[in-house]
Amino acid sequence: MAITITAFADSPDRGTGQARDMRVRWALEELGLPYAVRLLSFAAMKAPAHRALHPFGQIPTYEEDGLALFESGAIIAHLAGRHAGLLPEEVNARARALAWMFAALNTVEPVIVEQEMAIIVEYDTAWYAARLPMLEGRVRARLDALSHRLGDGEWLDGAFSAGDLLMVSVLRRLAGWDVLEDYSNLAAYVARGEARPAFQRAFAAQLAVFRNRPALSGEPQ
Ligand code: GTB
Repeated sequence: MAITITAFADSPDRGTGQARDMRVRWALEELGLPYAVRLLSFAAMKAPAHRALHPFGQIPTYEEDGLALFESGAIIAHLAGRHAGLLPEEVNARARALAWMFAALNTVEPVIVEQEMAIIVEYDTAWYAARLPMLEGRVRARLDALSHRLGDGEWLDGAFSAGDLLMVSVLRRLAGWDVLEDYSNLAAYVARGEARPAFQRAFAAQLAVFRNRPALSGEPQ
């Protein structure tokens, strides 16, 4: 089975593994599946050839023999359903792991992204100062609840699963925000995820893309 995913040729995250190909790479590494990466410029992402794979002109996409997918969550659900290692065998435990996958993508990531977007695009608006504490409060409300549920557990529900892979990926978006340090069990949870050999291999692979890209003019080396 030949697998190809897509990623940014020049990720704005500068190799910190914040773009969503990172979570797909991590899942592939956890499952021991070899994969190729097709790197795309922003123009190529919006071109018809890529839109045939991804209707919104984004990364990541996933191709294997006879199947093309978009949406990182759907790609990981497909991989975890097809290969042993990222979802429990027992039916109820599998359903709970899926619930954590959805929780990461539907309940935790949106509030983080909303705050990120406000910081990037609304910082010079009249309403920014009033809106930011509200957005921060919404992030903290999710972290409070997640921290409470995780307690002193290693992972969210038994063994490491695709739910943890996605939740750690989502919480990593908070790196540098000084918020995770208020939740020592969540900070340790993210560190446990990042310490996994599969994470390390995936991180190194996406960092190599950034390191190997042509330098931009005037960029410090
Ligand atoms: N729901 C989709 C999924 O999970 O696959 C979302 C896909 C998505 O947002 N893709 C982004 C993209 O292609 C890259 S990951 N953007 C280009 C576009 O829409 O034109 C989002 C992302 C980008 C950059 C950083 N960063 O620099 O830190 C972090 C996250």
